[in-house]
Amino acid sequence: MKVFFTGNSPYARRAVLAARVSGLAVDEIDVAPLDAADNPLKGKGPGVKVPGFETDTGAYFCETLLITNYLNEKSGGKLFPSDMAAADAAREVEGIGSLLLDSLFIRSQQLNRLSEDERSPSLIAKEAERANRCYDSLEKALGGKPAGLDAGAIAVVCALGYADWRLPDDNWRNGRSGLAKWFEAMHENKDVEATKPVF
Ligand SMILES: N[C@@H](CCC(=O)N[C@@H](CS)C(=O)NCC(=O)O)C(=O)O
Repeated sequence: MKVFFTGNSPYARRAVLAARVSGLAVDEIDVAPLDAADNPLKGKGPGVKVPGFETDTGAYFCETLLITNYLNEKSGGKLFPSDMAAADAAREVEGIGSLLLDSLFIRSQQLNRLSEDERSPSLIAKEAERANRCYDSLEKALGGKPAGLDAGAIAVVCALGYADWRLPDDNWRNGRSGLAKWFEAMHENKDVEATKPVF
């Protein structure tokens, strides 16, 4: 199996961490820059996005959640706790982490890629509110909790790492000391530390 990633992509980071936690033999292939004429992803599917994933049967697909679910299934459930209630709670957290990342990504594209006259202030405001609701929910869900590495924790650590890089003015730690401590403790894991965005 192969997972295709580029340096600071938070989506790809989720797939890479999921592959490592799964314990499966997955080659990690850096395909930056995506817009290179000879980028290997161009021959694999219409998306040319990271993460991408190739199975041992030669199938190729993208979409982070699809990839992490595939790795969970293939590994016999290594990405979720074995207790059903704990696994459901991890999925709840994974959902919030996913939507936080999507929301941050939209806002970052608006603020970091578009000129001022191309931006949508109402979209930016709506996504900022959504992100704040996510930060608050995560403070409740993860504050004071141990820093285990399941699919939910992976989604959150990648989203918050992306916020630090792209939207530092969110100051998501303010008033959320439990989440801040949890995030710091997560970085004691060598894979979390090794894959954090460089900026
Ligand atoms: N919905 C996709 C989003 C993946 C995504 O947007 N990846 C970005 C990098 S962070 C990308 O490949 N962008 C390239 C492009 O838009 O051309 C997922 O969950 O995997």
